[in-house]
Amino acid sequence: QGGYAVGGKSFTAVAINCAAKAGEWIRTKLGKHSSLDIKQSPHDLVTEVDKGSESLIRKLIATHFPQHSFLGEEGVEPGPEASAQALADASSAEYLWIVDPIDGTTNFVHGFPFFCVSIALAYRGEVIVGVVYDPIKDELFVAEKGKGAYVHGKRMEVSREESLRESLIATGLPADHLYALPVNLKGIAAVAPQTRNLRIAGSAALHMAYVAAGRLSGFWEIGLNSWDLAAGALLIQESGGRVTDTKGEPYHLGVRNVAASNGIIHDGLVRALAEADAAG
Ligand code: 2AM
Ligand code: CA
Ligand code: CA
Ligand code: CA
Repeated sequence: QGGYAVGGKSFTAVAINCAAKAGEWIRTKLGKHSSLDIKQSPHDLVTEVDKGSESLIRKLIATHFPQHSFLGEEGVEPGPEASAQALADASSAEYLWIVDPIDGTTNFVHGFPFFCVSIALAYRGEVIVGVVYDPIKDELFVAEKGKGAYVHGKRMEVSREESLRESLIATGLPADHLYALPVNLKGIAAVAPQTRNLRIAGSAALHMAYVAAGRLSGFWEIGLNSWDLAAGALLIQESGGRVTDTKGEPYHLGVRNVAASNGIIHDGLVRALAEADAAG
């Protein structure tokens, strides 16, 4: 247990400040971004706002905690190999900030109002602070390890649905259309008919925050990265929910295929994915 502050500075306060500052700036740029670059495919976008948000967060963290390490999406070459390598390189750090400067860039680019800033702090590989901020709804989700999770100061609890049949579940459509998309389409075909309904809104981190807040009963997605999941996983765990990989193995920072839920429906969701050969 590393504690939540050094030298009187609260890790959580800095994380919140970073997410709020970046989110406010992103909000002013909605519909006004000037650059749009394609990373590896037309499904994989980045704007100057992604890069500006990451650099704002990185600088703010460095002024408070110059000795801490930093892993942000826009500092890593695209593709799963480079992401896994960057996480492995960073994992020896005592304190590691894991940042997605805009989760839901495609939505941001199109003006579809569902995206967020995701900031997590790991101490020796274990996430101890997670913050997700939705600048459109001005919703701030905050979790501290062992201390619960809150949305705008109100304690969060996962939902209580007891079966997939009563559950609203979310997933994602992976950008990797060669491998991950066909796998997940099998999962969707298997899971959707078993649920009340399915949502695919385009931000893994915000979907995870919604599971924590009890607005979704579960979420799964294939082919994600540490920065998509680190903050959201702690939000869910601290709200009484469960986070594993899509095969039901425990969540850790290297997990790419995630299953998250209120806990009660978890085994049913994982089983449905396994039966459809859709766990990735
Ligand atoms: P992003 O907006 O930060 O890129 C949507 O299904 C989810 O997938 C989002 O969380 C999105 O994060 C992520 N995503 C988008 N493109 C991706 C890619 N090429 N590889 C992995 N994840 C991606
Ligand atoms: Ca991206
Ligand atoms: Ca992301
Ligand atoms: Ca991103």
